[in-house]
Amino acid sequence: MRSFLLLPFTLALTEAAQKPIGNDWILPRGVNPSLTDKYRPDTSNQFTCISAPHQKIHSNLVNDDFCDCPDGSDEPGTSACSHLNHSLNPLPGFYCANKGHIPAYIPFSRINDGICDYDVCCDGSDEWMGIGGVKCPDNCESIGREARKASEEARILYESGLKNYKSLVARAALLRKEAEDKVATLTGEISRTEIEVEKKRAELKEAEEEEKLKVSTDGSGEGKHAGLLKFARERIDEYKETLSTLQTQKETLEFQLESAEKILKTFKEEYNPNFNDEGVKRAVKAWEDYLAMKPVADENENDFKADVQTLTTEEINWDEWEPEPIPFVEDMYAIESLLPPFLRSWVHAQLNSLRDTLVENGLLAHRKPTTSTSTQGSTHTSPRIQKLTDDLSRSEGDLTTRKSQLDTLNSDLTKDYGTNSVFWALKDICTEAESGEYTYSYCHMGRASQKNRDGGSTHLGDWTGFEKRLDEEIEEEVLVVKFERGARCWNGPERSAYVYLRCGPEEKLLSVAETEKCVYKYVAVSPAVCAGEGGEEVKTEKVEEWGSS
Ligand code: MAN
Repeated sequence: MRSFLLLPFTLALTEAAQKPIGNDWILPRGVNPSLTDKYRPDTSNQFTCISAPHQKIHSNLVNDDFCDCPDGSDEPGTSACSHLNHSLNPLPGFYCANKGHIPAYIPFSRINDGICDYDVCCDGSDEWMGIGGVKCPDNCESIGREARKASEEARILYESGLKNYKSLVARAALLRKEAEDKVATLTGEISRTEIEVEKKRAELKEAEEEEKLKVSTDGSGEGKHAGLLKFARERIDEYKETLSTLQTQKETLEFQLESAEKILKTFKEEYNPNFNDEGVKRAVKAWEDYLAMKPVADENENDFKADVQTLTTEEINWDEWEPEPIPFVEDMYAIESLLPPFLRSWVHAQLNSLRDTLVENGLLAHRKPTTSTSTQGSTHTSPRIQKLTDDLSRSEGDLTTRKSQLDTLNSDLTKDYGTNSVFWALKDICTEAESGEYTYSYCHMGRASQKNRDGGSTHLGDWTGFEKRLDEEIEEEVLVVKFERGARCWNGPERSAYVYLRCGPEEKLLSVAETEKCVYKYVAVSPAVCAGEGGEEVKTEKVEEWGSS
């Protein structure tokens, strides 16, 4: 049990100013006037502990710097019950009236601690005992004025942010509508182009079929003309080869004969007729007979040689001898185009069957590819086929382009652009600021980067989406834009950057900190977050210049 004698003198004195004088009762220190009824003494001049109504104490014991009530409600103006679990005490703290500004509660532990807590109690009422001679004069007038000014500035910023937010939402809606319209247009165009491509493919196929039906012109066919042409060509090639061989043999023999004649001529000139050698005499006689019988040199020998040369080397232009297409085959196919569509395929089938019969009987060449390979190895495509092929590949190209545009749009339409798709309107908008030795930047829906003074850039991550996180600095949950899977840190993780967004009238990067190795915390303002989930309003961040604070 405590003794009243132990009450500090100063406390007793100061409290005396708060206690009833005669029948005039005044609200105990630190109590919110809204709780007046709870603190007014009853007829027996007693106070009832707020959360423990069975416990009553004499009203003189309220604010006597001793904790009587189990919930601490008897000490609204001292720190005597500050040790109690906060959840037990029905009072949120010491009530500072802060006249001229905004009333506030300060934790009981900060009452009479010798520090003027003007951030909460601008009236200095928390230091009513003047511990250590501390004096905390009431500054609410000037603090209130400043706060109202700041709040007015914040309101203006917020309103401007909200206005810009609304413009962004309107623009995002427009972009979405444009994308949806484009999807509808592209889908129609794609269907039409698909039909066009199919049609062009069919046209090309048909044209190729028709080209194949033409009489073979490369000599390898089996039509009678073509067969004869092939036969002639092969024979002439053989004769040329044989003639060439014979010419070579002739030249060899002529050389050998000339050599033998030279020997015999020398023999006749140099033998000794006085040696009555019968064998030698016979040989000389035979040589003379041979010379007498030998025909005189042929004057046309050189012409003959030239002829052989021409025959063996001359190139015959076989193309001149190629057969012309059989006109009636072409004409028959041309008839098709004059027929009504339902008859066309039947007639086409009949013509094909006729063509097969002609081929079997050697009257028409086998089908040959539209792109023919000449004897020199070069390829030839008919101009008509070339045009159809070009047309088709142009249409196929259009189709591919449109399909890829459609894929991009569909991916845009399914992306999470935040509430009301507001970030769509900011897509590719970039913001940067210097911090330390680097310039940091990020682009909405794009990439975050870190540039050094030499201009080298490090990839900090690509946009991966949003999440809510606590911004410890302002003790609020804010929207965070995530940039992940950046360049790998030496001996560490892939870099990532998280942009903590606060409401502001314009895009602005306020600060960047590398909170852990290769993880970067950006703090930025943007109108995109000036309305919370579902569009409710949020507080505005006062935009400060980089580095000031
Ligand atoms: C670079 C920068 C730094 C980072 C180191 C890690 O210097 O990206 O931010 O901490 O690499 O090695």
